[in-house]
Amino acid sequence: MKAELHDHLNALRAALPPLAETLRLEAGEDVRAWCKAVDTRLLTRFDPSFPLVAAVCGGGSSGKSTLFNALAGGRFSPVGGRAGMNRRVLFAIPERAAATPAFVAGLVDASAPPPEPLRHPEELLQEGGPLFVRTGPGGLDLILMDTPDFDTGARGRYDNRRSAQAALEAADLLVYVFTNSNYNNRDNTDFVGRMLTGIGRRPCVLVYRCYPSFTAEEVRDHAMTVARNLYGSAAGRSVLGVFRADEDNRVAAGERPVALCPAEAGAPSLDATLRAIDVTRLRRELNASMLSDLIGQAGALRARAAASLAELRSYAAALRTVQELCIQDALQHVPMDRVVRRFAKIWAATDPPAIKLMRRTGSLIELPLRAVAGAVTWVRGTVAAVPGPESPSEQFARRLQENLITAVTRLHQQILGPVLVPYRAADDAPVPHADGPAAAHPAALDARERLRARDFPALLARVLARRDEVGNIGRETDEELRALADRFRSRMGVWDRVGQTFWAALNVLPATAAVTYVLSTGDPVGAAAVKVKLASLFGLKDLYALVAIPVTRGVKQAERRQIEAMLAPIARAWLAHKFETVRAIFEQEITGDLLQAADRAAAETEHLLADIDRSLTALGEDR
Ligand SMILES: Nc1nc2c(ncn2[C@@H]2O[C@H](COP(=O)(O)OP(=O)(O)OP(=O)(O)O)[C@@H](O)[C@H]2O)c(=O)[nH]1
Ligand SMILES: [Mg+2]
Repeated sequence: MKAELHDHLNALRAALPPLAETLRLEAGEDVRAWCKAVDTRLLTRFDPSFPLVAAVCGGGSSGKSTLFNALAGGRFSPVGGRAGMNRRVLFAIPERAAATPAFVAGLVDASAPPPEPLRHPEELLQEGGPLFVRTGPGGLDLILMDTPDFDTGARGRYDNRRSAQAALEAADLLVYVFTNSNYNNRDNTDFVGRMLTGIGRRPCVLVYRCYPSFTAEEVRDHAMTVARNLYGSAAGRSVLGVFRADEDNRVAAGERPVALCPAEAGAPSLDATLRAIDVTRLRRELNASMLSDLIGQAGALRARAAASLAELRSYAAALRTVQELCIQDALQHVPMDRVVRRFAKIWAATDPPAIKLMRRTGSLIELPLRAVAGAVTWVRGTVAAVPGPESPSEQFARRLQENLITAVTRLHQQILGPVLVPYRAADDAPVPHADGPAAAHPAALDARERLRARDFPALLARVLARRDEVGNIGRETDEELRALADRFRSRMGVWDRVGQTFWAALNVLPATAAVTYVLSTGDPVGAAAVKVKLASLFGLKDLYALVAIPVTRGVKQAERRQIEAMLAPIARAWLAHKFETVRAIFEQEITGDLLQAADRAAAETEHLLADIDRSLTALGEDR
């Protein structure tokens, strides 16, 4: 095999198992068989002097060991009436091959220890790694394998199937021994068929242990059934020979070896059939068909992984979207009084000296301000009429707490549910969203289970304990408000009438303080209130921050629009900043582990897919 081919196969060999594992593709068995084929076949058995490997296989007590002993020329393997006797593999290796340690080691997985010499036949009755015996000159120049059965067992478990399968996957050719009671057993032929055609296509020899009374026609008929079940319609070229081993009590008594004769009169003997095999050609064909199957299977696995990666990405995107919507739910109420009061302070502190002086003397009050002052009086009346001891900041604290509980509960439920459905609690029904619904991805399973295992009340309490970070005006908000004040000022002249109206509004808003803003995606039509439209905040087209302040009286339509236009950036600055605060809290307390797991798996997958693509492209060109 060309060195590059070898390297590319090895690269695939290194990438496929972690790919299946990272994405939890549930392809473990396929990947294992794939790796095994590469390890024991394509990477080691390219030496043309490596003898043919033929495995004797079949159901329990079908006579495998009896045949193996006869072919190998000795009583190596234990035989007996108890089905499932052989628990491990026995190789019979011709002397010349046994002298080459690489050949012996090449019979098993690259990662497994090489077969050890058999000391006593009883060793084969215990589970364990493969053993071998050396066969003298004059015998068949092939490596023969006695294998455990693949059909004994109980309660849905096969006792020996794993070790049988491992052995058969390493063979070039199978000698399938069947009896009258199992020749038409679908489960058995399905299994052997998989071994023969699962990766590459291998030939086989059929041995029918049958009653001497069976006619040649019956034997042929039953053997045809087996062949069809193994290979489908094109069985002819893969079945190298059909032989009958007539039941004989002298064989059972150990008085003579089992005798095989061709099912068709005049056909060559088993010995001649095996000797006639052109090992180099058979192996070349087998390797070519295996390589093509392996590349095909790697490609199919790659496609599955790519589809799964796309799902993983959608899941991660939906998770982020659901989180963002929950953050919006948490921020439904904004302590606009506090924010605007803070802004007013900053504004006043940055007043030019002349304005400051005049503000102190009260000579700055002009018409718009008087009008607003009128509104203040009006509002004071309403506010006073509202019963209850709750101050605006108490009211806000309560609402924030309620909102946080809703948001955290929903986020938690969504993550642990089978499907993420992006929507805001604030909207009545889920709105169709680009990111979702998205099914939970298996790659995130462990992280989800870790979250599930956590105590929810404790988790909620940890988030609520941080609610001041959300409600308070932090340093970053302060800085943003300062920058805003500068920007406003540069836009309006010192004596700008609008500027003064704005100033007046700033002072009025806190006082009127129904004053939590409520975020809403619907335009509150006709509301007699300051209504701030925050287009495209949080990716929402129209988001309104609304506060019920009756500034309508005395304030001209144009001035009101100015106030609204100037308040928008204040609300926006606060919200944008708090959005990040809540996101940080949610990620630290709830979603971080999961998001990281999903992102890590996606990055790892991308990396592996790139490796796989390189190798597959190169292998495709090489062939
Ligand atoms: N009468 C008769 N008995 C046979 C023949 N071949 C095998 N037996 C007997 O059938 C029984 C099972 O034979 P084994 O060779 O141990 O069968 P096996 O397939 O290796 O069985 P496990 O290793 O248990 O799966 C033994 O008692 C053999 O002596 C035969 O041609 N005629
Ligand atoms: Mg046996």
